[in-house]
Amino acid sequence: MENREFARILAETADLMEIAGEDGFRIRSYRNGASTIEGYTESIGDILADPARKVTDVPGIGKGLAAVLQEIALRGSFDKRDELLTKFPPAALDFLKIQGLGPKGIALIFEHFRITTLDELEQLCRDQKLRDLPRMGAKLEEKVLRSIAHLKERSGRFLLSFADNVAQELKESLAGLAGIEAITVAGSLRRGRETIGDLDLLVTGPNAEAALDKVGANPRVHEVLGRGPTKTSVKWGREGLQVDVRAVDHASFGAAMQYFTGSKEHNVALRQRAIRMGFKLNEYGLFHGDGETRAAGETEEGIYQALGLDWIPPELRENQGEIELAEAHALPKLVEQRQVRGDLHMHTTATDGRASLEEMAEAARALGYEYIAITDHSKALAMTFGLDEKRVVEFARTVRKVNETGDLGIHIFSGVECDILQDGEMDIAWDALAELDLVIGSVHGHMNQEPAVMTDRLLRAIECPHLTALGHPTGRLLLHREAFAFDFDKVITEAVAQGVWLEINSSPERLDLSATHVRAAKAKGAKFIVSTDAHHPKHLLNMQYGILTARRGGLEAEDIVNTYTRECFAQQRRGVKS
Ligand code: DGT
Ligand code: CA
Ligand code: CA
Ligand code: ZN
Repeated sequence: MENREFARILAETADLMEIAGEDGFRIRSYRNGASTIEGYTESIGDILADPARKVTDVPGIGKGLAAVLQEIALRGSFDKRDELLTKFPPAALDFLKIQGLGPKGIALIFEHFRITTLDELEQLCRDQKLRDLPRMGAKLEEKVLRSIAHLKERSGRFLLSFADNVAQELKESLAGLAGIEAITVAGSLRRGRETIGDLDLLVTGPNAEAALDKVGANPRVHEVLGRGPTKTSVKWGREGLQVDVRAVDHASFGAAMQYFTGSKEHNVALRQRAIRMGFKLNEYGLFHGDGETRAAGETEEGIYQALGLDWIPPELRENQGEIELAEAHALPKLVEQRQVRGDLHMHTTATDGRASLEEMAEAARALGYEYIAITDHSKALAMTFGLDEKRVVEFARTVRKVNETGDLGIHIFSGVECDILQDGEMDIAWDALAELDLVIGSVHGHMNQEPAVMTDRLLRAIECPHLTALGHPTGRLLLHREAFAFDFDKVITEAVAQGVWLEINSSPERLDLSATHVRAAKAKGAKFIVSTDAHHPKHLLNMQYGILTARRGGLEAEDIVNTYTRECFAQQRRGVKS
């Protein structure tokens, strides 16, 4: 079990206790435990499983919590949680995911209405009954309705990184099998979507069917949902990600890749084009009008070519104009990960990171980067031991010295991830920010402001002449928290006018900006940084997900400043550029 999962179960139990009106001490201990575990670099599951180790050695985990964790590892829940779940309807856990209610609001609703499901809560809002309760009103009803719609839409989806890891594990498990020519990912994962409904894999080769059996027999497979002559569907792990594996003939492999990569909308448009040109297109191939003679099918390129199109990168296959561009040979030359020369957002042990500046630098150097920026938190995030002005200035000085010696073999830019306070003021005084090479401004608190207030807050932040980039500009957490509302056009227009860059935060639970926002911002002339927000050296590898998002947004290397050489990058920064 992943640390995040342990943390989720603890935090959720704390919320249930709050709904039940229980006392604060244990609630706090579960919440603190959850945040400790979430940020802990080592796997709690591994420590629990190792008889030579004690989970109480993890700072912040006492005996009580240790017993709870042991129980969770064993059966995915624990006594206290079970007890609470008998008190409340199972949907209480879904209620907790609704924006704007919180445990107190839910307790109030349970007190006054006999409802047990999300549908019933939805009906309450439609009937305008929530507003009868204290401190609830029409606005909240609307917010809850929006949130329920969102929840229904995302339920049963998984993070891109999770599906990607499962795909890698499956591919490795099949690697030794004889008579397999290729195992490829298709579907939304190949298109790099931020969340994945199910995982689609294609296998080809004379022995492809054996791969279907091998997947079914994988110990991580929870259940085989169905097995046909050329397809198997399984549920992976306790998380229950569905995996569809299809065995495909060599001659149809390209056609199957094309079809099962999707998107559905792209396929529909492509098939219509094929029909107009006198072809038939399906997952077996591109056929001439008689339906028998194959015009293409072995490779994807062949299919697109026969249809008079350049090959379209999967990330663009959403029927958003890519077919027209492919016809005109005008597709963007999408950025590639190897073009990235540095990572500009990461944390160290100076605040809530898990590795030192030297360790982060070494990991980045090993990835072949030319430069990185260290951007620890600012003092508003007191729990992370955020930097104040004095520490900012000292840090800038330290970095200058480190660079002079050249000992690290990589250039360090001194930076900060400075909180954008409630009113748009920067958390660090301007004269201290002026000492740094790079200032990422991020919103971390008071995210529930009215859209107009949030818009003004961001505009005010942009007025600070030392702000280099807006970090995770919409604050969304995938499958967890929606983007906060603000006038996107207005803020982006101003950012572009002032030369403030926009971040594509690559951490898998953010991917913020989203591809849609990236596309809109590029149209306005925005420049981007794609960065990982790493709190540990291993997080530097998340760059791949940010790059996928950038590609889905149609970005070329030119649009992303951390593909520039160090000199070029340094000159392009706001305030430096003449
Ligand atoms: P997901 O799984 O919800 O994240 O999204 P996809 O795109 O992976 O969707 P999925 O797994 O249902 O289907 C995989 C691909 O198969 C999809 O992208 C396009 C193709 N496909 C599925 N159903 C249809 C269909 O009814 N018509 C066409 N043209 N293609 C389809
Ligand atoms: Ca899929
Ligand atoms: Ca599927
Ligand atoms: Zn950060």
